[in-house]
Amino acid sequence: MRVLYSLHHNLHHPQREFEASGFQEPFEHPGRAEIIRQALAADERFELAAPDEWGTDPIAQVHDPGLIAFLESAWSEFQAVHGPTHDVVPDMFAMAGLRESMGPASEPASIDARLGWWAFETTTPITHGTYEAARSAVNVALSTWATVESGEPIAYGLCRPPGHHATRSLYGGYCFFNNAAVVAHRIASTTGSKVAILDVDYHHGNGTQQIFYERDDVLVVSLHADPSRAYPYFTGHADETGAGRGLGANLNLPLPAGLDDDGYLPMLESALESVMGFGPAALVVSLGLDTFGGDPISDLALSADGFARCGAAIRSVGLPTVVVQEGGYADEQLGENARAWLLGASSQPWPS
Ligand code: OKP
Ligand code: ZN
Repeated sequence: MRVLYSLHHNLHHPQREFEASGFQEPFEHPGRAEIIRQALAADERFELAAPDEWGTDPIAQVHDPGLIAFLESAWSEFQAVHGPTHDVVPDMFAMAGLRESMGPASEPASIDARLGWWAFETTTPITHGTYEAARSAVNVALSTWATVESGEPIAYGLCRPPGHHATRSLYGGYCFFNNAAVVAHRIASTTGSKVAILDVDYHHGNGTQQIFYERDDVLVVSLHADPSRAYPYFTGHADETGAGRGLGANLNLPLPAGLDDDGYLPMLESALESVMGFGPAALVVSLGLDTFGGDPISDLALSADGFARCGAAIRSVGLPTVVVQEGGYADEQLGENARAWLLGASSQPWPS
């Protein structure tokens, strides 16, 4: 299987995350992608390749151009006012209630205010090279589709930073640009065919859901921890089914804590039935490996063997498939979990 990978992800390297009222070592760190790269590079069944440069146009088709412009200069602008700092994080958010009954606001001028205009939470610092890293992750996703478009049944984009929490106009949840959404839109708009996104990250892909919520050409199906107990809390409930033309083209399958391989697989099969019922020409998988039993920030209980079975289930539907990496924080097992999932998805034996 071809694996798209860019060294530039290393340029996004936050020092700390402000979460649960305290500072902590980042769970989302450069080592994650390096661990996966090493595990795949050591197996001759994977072939690593660098992405092409796609520019910002494909991003501007799913994101507010203002978000792209902001991320490009935010770190430097912040340095000019407050620097030197390693990480840049908002300290106020443009919550709707601030201006309730006063009409809409517009983007403010100061860097401090703009941070709270474009961000939705505090665990996603901007560092010196964040923009370049986020751009490289989009390039990886788009080059993964180019591989599939040229005839490979499936290919894997080792995207970092991840993308599925980024909405049209907001970054957060370790995500800046929504890699899966950019590539799904690109497939739909260039082929004129329907596309399905299947998000199997532990966390609900709120950004992906938001971007396609009113569209009927891109189905979004997500299996994730019930937001009544898990981040991102405000989206991901089963009654969110799309709106307008998109009504019926969004499916959430919230999961209980502790679910293991045998409990999870039937839910995945059910998600895949919905995917096939939609009649898509291609599938984009948002692959989070944070459903693993040993994940430090999650509470599901999948195993490496379960991941191989999940990959095989996805391959069995036979759609041209673009896999993009999202979460997964159990560093010790991350490489093996990725390898297991991807070997399952390429009908190859695992563990050997
Ligand atoms: C990104 B991805 C909960 C804190 C959650 C952010 C998690 C982002 C996950 N108290 N922190 O979906 O793996
Ligand atoms: Zn996640």
